[in-house]
Amino acid sequence: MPIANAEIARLLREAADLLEIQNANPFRVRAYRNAARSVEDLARPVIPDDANTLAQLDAIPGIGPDLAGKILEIARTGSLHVLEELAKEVPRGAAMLMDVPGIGPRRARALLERLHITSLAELERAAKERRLRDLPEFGERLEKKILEALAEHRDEEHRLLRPVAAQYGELLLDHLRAVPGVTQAEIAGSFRRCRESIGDLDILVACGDGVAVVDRLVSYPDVEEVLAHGSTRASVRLRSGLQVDLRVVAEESFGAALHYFTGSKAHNIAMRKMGQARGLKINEYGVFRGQRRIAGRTEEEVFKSVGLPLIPVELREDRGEIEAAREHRLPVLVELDDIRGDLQCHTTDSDGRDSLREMAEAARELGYSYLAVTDHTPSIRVAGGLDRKGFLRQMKRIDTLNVGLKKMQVLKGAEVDILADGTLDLDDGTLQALDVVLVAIHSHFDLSPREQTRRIVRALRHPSVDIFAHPTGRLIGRRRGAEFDFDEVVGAATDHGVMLEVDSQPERLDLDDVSCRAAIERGATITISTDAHSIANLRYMRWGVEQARRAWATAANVANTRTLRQFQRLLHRER
Ligand code: DGT
Ligand code: CA
Ligand code: CA
Ligand code: ZN
Repeated sequence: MPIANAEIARLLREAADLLEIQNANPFRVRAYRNAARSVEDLARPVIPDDANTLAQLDAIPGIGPDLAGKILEIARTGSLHVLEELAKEVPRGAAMLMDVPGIGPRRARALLERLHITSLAELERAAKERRLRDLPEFGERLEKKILEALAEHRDEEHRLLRPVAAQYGELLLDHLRAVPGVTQAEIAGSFRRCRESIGDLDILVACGDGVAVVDRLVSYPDVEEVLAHGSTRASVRLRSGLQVDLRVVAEESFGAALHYFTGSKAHNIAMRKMGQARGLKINEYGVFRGQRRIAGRTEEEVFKSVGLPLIPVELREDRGEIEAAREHRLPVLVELDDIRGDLQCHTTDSDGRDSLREMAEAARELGYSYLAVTDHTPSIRVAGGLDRKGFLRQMKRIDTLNVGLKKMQVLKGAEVDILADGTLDLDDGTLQALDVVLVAIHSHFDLSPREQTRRIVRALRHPSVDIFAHPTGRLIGRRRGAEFDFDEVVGAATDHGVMLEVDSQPERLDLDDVSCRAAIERGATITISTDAHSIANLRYMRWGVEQARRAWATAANVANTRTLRQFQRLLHRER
């Protein structure tokens, strides 16, 4: 029974955090973090009982022989001996302290050693009692910032990013599908609606024998605690803290239950009202006229009973989808298969893990006909950004590479940093020579909204700029994005023919669904890019497409559904 790669990554990261608090060798800490990143990006779960697994893990970039052994240990046993040893010296809760913005290993150590703080609750109490400000590593300003961060943190408590939840959920579904008599099993809830983060997993199973399915869940090795359990339902908490709610229903109710537990709650309420207007009762068991069930086996039946076509799951937020369905104007949403190229990625020339050639070949494998290589510019020092000379050299290498690539073209690009005053971190000549220019903000997130707007608009007005990448710069659960006048920025983008990106990195998904929809309604063209920093990341496209679907995007709204020729016509080079 494999374990989710996300679970392996979680334990490796926890070990890295504890090592770091203990002031361990930074290389050792980095080795754990790199291994965590590599393992969570694997396409398939690590198979614990295969004789070749160790060698295969060792061969993965970012994973050495030592960490390969540790990964296998977690895959086999669900736990990591070193981590348990570490936890004897540093309480595991201390690792959580480093999730708070402003707290790194040095400050976590100070909290631990001098105030004996080992949990977020204790940290909050100490901050409220003004005990942090007297520590030399802290001070009054940081104490205030920490309190604010903790308040924000609470709102997003324990929400998991969708791709992480997917790894846990898919293994769990496989586990439950093995019960004899199970005909269908799905994850419903916010997960099915493709929300960027998930509070808990709602699993729905059709089976005549509810007890067998409930027992199977309760005995799942990754279950830490059983919260409730009956003959057709159960709630458990996994070791990662993720809660799973299970309901087992009869086959003839599966569609109604799937609709109900997919939600959203607001969508359900609106649907129920529509039913009432027709004298129907809609609930998780079916659609009823009086005592008689008139629908419920499939979701299509449920929608049909109130005169509607099937509404795509991503739209079910009560944001106008029911009206649109009634008036036969539901959008035909963009699909992963519509995507013909990727418009943001990084190589070893800046902060990527794989080379230009490796990235290009991987993109060709995915069936793309173009890939824009968009390494960073010099001001992003940690990313080893390229300067003018660096880009000129890379452009020559791209020319050579393109000669040999069949049916795929690498576009010469850059992700150009927008400086604090709105000017660009690359000279005009180089910008002109590139095929496609992305601009993005990576610092000065705290400018006033007026200054931020002015800064961004100035950048978008530069005649060489094609795409505004990850526009707000948010990191889900970690950093709120820059604040600016969204309408004005979208207006500037459409005026100057600049496209707006949906960055598919699970932590970014930026633009988010609501802003992306607003941008599209205002006439903006969007791009969906992976911002890949490795070959594995090129598969992130799926998450961006889902976010765009939640924004009601059709293929026509998305620039990289176009052929290379059509796409090039959108670029400023052709003018
Ligand atoms: P989450 O877990 O916070 O990411 O969000 P959801 O949407 O998965 O919410 P959850 O897990 O509380 O409930 C799953 C679904 O069950 C929800 O999307 C709609 C349905 N549901 C839950 N509570 C109610 C309710 O009081 N009324 C109605 N009509 N539906 C409900
Ligand atoms: Ca849920
Ligand atoms: Ca739930
Ligand atoms: Zn960036």
